[in-house]
Amino acid sequence: QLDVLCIGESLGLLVPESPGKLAHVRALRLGFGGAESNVAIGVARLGGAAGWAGRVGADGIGELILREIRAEGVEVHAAIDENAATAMMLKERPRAGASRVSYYRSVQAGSRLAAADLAEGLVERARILHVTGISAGLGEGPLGAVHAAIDRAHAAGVLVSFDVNHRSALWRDGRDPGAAYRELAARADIVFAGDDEAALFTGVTDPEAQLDAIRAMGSTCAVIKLGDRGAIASERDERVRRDALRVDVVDTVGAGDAFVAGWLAETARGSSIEHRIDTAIACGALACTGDGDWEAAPTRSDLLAFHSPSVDPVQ
Ligand code: KDG
Repeated sequence: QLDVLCIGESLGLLVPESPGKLAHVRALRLGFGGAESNVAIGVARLGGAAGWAGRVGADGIGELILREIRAEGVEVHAAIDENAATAMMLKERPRAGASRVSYYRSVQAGSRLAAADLAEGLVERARILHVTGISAGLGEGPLGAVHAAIDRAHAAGVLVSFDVNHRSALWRDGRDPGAAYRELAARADIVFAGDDEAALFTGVTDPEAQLDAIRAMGSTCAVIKLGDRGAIASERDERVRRDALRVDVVDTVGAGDAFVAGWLAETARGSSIEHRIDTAIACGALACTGDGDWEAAPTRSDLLAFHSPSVDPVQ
């Protein structure tokens, strides 16, 4: 049994060692990212049984990604594509504190994800299936694979979680992200969105109204992530709101994924909405305290140490 199965593209990540114009950068650090694998890693760190399924090329970047995700204790189900390379992203740091990402992923392996890549019995073995709008942005193929996984989840009574994760760079061909997000939200039990993302597919800007609009599409639980303003959530007749926790921010990338991991890990344990939002908020905050897309996602001991700094979690 898996608590959470995440499906989506993971990709190699190149980051300059120091700020400066990319044209003059001499050294790049190689890592990897991917919103869905970030969530799987986050769940595993919290002690949940997590799985990730996706497609990589038959190359060194693919090997690196699979090795690292496995090393985090996540069950990996990867299709290896002999005819396409693993996708990449390149981070630019023109000056300290500023960053920009370029993707090399339009014709790469992850964009060729197909329903047939998801082994029989895999989705059915999960408590929660987690997908994101990035797969919709990648094209009709990956979006179709995600919908096929949702069909299987519905048939098997598996909860469906959807995080919008809008990436504007993936929607430059005239397709309508709002329509794709509305369709996915209508098929999910739990929907996560930033307030800017929720505006895109609900048409309203007030976070409280966004919760109502998303719930009206069909989900039982809606969560609006408000970044450094915290989060609000609604489930059945309950509504909760939390402020963000104050931390020394190093890098905010991956904070939303850590938040989702916290929420889903608690959902799998049957925790109350209060407990789910508290864990999610703490995970999001801790993910900002270190560099990297997933590296700073907390373990249970990290959470304990964060809440009671005088207690050494190792003893
Ligand atoms: O959510 C963090 C992601 O931005 C990152 O890990 C890479 O999946 C990614 C994307 O599309 O930006």
